Amino acid sequence: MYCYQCEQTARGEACTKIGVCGKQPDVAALQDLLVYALQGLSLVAVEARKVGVNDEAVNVFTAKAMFSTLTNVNFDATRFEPLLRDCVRFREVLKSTLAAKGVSPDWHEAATFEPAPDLAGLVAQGEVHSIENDLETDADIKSLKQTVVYGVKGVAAYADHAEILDQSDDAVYASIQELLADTLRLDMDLGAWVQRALDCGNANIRAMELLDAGNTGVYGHPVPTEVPLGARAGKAILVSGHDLKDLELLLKQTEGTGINIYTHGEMLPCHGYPELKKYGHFHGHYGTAWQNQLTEFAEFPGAILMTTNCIQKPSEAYMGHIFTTGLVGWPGAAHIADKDFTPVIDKAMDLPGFTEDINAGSVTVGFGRNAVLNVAETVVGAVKNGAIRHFFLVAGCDGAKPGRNYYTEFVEKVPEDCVVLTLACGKFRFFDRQLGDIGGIPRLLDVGQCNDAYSAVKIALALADAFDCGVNDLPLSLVLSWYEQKAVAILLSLLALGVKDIRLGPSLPAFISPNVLNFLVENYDIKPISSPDEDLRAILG
Ligand code: FSO
Ligand code: SF4
Repeated sequence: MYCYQCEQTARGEACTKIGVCGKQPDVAALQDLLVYALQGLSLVAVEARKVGVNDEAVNVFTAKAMFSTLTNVNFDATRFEPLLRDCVRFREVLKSTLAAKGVSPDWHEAATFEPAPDLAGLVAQGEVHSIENDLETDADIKSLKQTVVYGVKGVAAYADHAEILDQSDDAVYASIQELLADTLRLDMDLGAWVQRALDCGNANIRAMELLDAGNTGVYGHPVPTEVPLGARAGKAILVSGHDLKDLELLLKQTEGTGINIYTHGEMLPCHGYPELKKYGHFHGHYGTAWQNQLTEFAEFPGAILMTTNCIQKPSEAYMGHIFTTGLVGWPGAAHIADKDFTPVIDKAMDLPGFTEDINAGSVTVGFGRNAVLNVAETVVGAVKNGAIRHFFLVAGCDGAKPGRNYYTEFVEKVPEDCVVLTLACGKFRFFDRQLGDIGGIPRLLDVGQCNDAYSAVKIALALADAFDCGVNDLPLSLVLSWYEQKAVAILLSLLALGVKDIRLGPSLPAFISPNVLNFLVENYDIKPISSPDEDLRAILG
């Protein structure tokens, strides 16, 4: 195997024996084969679009299948076999439709290969399509090509989340397919690949916009909401991942059972949505970010439901209590495909639950674009009269590396006349800090999940509008942490928007070649994080 798609890749280079995330070589090979098969399907879909053939089922499938290869989503080899067979079936149906219209080009091998009849054969086929065997010889083009593949995984994740809430735009699917089809080409120069990376960023902005419309359209705009961090005596279910609809279904199915529902990790911001917070048994938040699940899940006295990434290898202590749904999977963990969560509810009933009320304080969530922009005048006034000196968007993913303490320290050291906006699971490094307020404006504003990055972009654009300047001229600095491929897509979106001077950590992507990095530094002034003191000095002077 050879995988370097996420931040925790082995030695900062690549996972070659087993994934640091727990991904086994067979799953890595199946994921490589699925990406290859999706490149082939996309090639056919692009040709089909040219003659007016466009299959919604193919589009939705492409996004789901790409999403399932994202870090920490699906570790179950058996789940990849049907995806591979469906992919080839879709491809062949599209090809027949095209042939009937007289379109039968000399297809690339990605659009013609026959999948092996069994899982072992598929694994062997996947090994051939490892990144190491890529025919591209130019290191910088290979770097940008992989950046596009990973960016597309992020776009696919957002498109899938949006589609679940009935929001889709054919332009996003068309971009996903064009970009994937292009990754098979060997005739594009560096400039063309830079453009593809920016195209991917633009497609991601639209996908995030759709997801924002889905989340706020179905569940209302988040409102500032105090979320207890303790517990209420009684049976309990913990929901992790990012999927709001799964949470809603579970809340409906547990109504009247006496079970209390708790969020974990990236589900915390769900407490701010009016159509979710209305449930009396949607109690509070338990634990911190994904990489702490081994300890936190083992201590949770109820059932656990993983709706999306980031799942880790469940320990013996809770293997029998954890359930997966949607695209997420772990071999041996019970999977609920039909959204009937009865087994989760039954398990919660069997487990002790919390035996007493626990008071552990609270945090406030719900500062999405609507809530922040409702007080835009006050915010702008506070900047103009000098009460607010600077905004920091300290956002992105969390992870296990000690270098991520930078973000905790950074936020603790931000001067008192500055405001911190945050989103995604990286916030658990500081989410419970009491930073007070500036004239009623909280100094720590939780914008939401990584899936709500669009909300932060809208806030920045609205502020730029109010100050009649560009985003790069705002008193705003972006201090980002990345981990997986949704973060890659968001980064490409920021570059596509022309945002400069981003600080990125805890380490730079292994798939970025030195020349591509130089290009980013020269054109976007992107820089690695250094130390909180040094970076704050450089930003604030
Ligand atoms: Fe975190 Fe995981 Fe939301 Fe990522 S839970 S790391 S960017 O997959 O999705 O922020
Ligand atoms: Fe390694 Fe990350 Fe790939 Fe897992 S997803 S195998 S940790 S690079």
